Amino acid sequence: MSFFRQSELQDLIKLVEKGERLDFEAGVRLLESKDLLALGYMANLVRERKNGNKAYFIVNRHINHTNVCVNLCRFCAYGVPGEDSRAFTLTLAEIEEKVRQAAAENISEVHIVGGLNPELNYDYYLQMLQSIKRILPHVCLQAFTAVEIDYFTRMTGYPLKRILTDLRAAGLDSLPGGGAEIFSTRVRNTICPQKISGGRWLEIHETAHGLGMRTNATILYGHVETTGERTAHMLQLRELQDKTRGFLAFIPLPFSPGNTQMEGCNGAGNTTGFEDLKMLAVSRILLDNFEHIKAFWIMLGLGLAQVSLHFGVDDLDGTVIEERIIHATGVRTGQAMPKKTLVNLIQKAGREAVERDTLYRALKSYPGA
Ligand code: V47
Ligand code: SF4
Repeated sequence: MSFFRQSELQDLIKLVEKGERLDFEAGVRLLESKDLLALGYMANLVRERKNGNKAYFIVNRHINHTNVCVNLCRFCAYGVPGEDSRAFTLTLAEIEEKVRQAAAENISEVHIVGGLNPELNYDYYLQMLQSIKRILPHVCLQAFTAVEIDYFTRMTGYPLKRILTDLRAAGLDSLPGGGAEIFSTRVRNTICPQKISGGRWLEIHETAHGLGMRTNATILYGHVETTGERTAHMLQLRELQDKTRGFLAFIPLPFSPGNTQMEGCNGAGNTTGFEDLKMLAVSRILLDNFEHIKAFWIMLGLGLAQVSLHFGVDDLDGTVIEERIIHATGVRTGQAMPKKTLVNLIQKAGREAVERDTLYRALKSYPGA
């Protein structure tokens, strides 16, 4: 603490040391501060209180089944209209083949996210889950963002609870955190006017939690949002988490503008490493009721993801194998990450690598030298 005697954040450091919750004004101050080491100190305190020296990763396989999407969000380079020459939709047989190939890697999770494709019917989704579970009965299926779940309700006319119950009976275990972006209506009207509201996103996760399903949450930052809107987004998540305790992890996603309608727009360039570390650290400090903060290495790059293990992060996500949504923006972080590379990165950062499943149950520990 004496090291931070001169810090403009000294009062907030004291609160975090005492384990007290920070409010909206404090959140904005943290996000606007340039005192990265003070933020790292606070975030690391919270991180080590919750997760000790452990740093998690998962052996998983991402599947993006279609890029056809009626929403065409302005920040997304992945979604295209059905008639676009880049449009693709995987058949159930193609999805099964990908799952069979991944079985050799001993995956514990299949993570599935896609566009809102009017050519697909509800049965396609139910059969997809059932056939993956037939091939790999023990994997966890983390699939379909709240945006897709809402689309299924509109596609079928069924109520939300019925959709979630059907999908769960077909094999769905958990919802990923995508589609949250920034909850503010002002921001959504600018970056994704066709997308469900922030309120609906929260309602879908609350309903899933009520049915006993655990889910993740994200924030998409570094475009047109203000620090107040980022803070309000995190505090809305914290409030829901107080109520349900259903969230597993929070994943800050830096906006990657390449090939999107927002490329070159004022104020929407690539985020910098400094800003990314700050965002991870501040989310760790503010979200005192989330057990895990995840750095998705695909977006941050391996170097920064590794450093973030000392700035609040306790999870690097996974082996992934194939990812299309972020890669559509031209990021060059690679696709598949061997397990031994993740273990090595974690150990070289002085942390204990723990291979986990979707629910953060430890499968194997790699304590290092
Ligand atoms: O919902 C789309 C985001 C999300 C861009 O739950 C973009 O464990 C940056 O949610 N720049 C999908 N981000 C990915 C996602 C995710 C990833 C890893 C783990 C988990 C988890 C969830 O990607 C979308 C959207 O928010 N996204 N376009 C872009 N240009
Ligand atoms: Fe469609 Fe999702 Fe991309 Fe929006 S972010 S265009 S909903 S795939």
